[in-house]
Amino acid sequence: MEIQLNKLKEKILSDLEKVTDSSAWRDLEIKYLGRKGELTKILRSVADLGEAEKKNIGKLANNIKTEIVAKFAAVKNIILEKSVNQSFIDATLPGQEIDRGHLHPITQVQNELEDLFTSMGFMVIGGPELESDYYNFEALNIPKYHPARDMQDTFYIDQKNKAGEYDLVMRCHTSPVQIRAMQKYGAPLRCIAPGRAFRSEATDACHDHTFYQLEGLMIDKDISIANLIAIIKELLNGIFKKEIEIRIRPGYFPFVEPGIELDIKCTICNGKKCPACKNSGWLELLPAGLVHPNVLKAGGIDSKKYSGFAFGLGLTRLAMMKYGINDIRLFNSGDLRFLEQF
Ligand code: FA5
Repeated sequence: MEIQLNKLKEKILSDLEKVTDSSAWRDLEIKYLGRKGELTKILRSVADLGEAEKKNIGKLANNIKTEIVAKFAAVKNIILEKSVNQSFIDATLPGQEIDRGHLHPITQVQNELEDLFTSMGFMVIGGPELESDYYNFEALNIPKYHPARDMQDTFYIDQKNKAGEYDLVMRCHTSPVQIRAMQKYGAPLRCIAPGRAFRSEATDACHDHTFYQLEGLMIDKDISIANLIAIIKELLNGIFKKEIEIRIRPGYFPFVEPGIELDIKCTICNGKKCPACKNSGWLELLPAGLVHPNVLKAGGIDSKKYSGFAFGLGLTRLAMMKYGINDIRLFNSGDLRFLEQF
């Protein structure tokens, strides 16, 4: 048994020399010192020896066990020290960057415009996206069955009122806010109403089914087209920070008289014609005009005392031109590769 004990001791010590991590160390501990471990078994069998042998072998066995246990402890310390050194944290290293979100490019342009207009004394207001037929059309001088309703492909809500008519629509423009503002605040009045509009469009590079407009309305005594053009120039200079070529042509909208269309030279192709400007070199950006007397009346304002201008800026298209984006559908795509560029 003496030989057996010494052989086992040599084997354990040589195995321990090779141990480099705590899981291998733990395996060895179980193998030799565990309840059914090899050394434990031999130590247990000492009890079966004769008295004389028990004394000598017992002493030797205990010495070997003490030596082995100490060696196990020493090896464990070395392993622990090594792992502490490996997991050292260098507090002087730069931290890990945390991804932060940012405002959508349309919101950024909207915020810029809100700042610009509030600096000129305009209020910023909102209105419902689900509108009544009255505010979306009738109060804007577009009676039922009037052909001007065909100018936009409107989403009607599949729900009839008590008279059996479909009278709810997803607003096809921000113009209904004109009436709501006049009814609420009266004259004189200066306000803008940014927000979404919806149309059942066949989408292309410059048309989407959901897009942003920014309605502008100014009502006071002796307001003329000259006031309108001055404000629009201010707006374009503020957004583009450079002179932008514009053209003004007559435009028909039942809620203004006279009506104009203001186009800007396409900033994507610089007027050379591309899909973003429907190959015309110009982009229809801002229809406007002097508020029709019937509209003032619907808003509760005396058209003999007051006049006003209104415009309906295509906010999404303005963002396209500002950032040089050649397809409007990218804005609502949710594609982070696009959005992260702003
Ligand atoms: C209107 O919506 C009128 N309510 C504007 C108005 C207001 C006129 C006040 C007079 C007085 P229009 O349908 O042209 O007009 O749209 C206005 C602008 O919205 C367009 O010039 C264009 O820039 C933008 N727009 C229109 N349809 C779309 C679309 N499908 N996708 C993206 N932008 C659009």
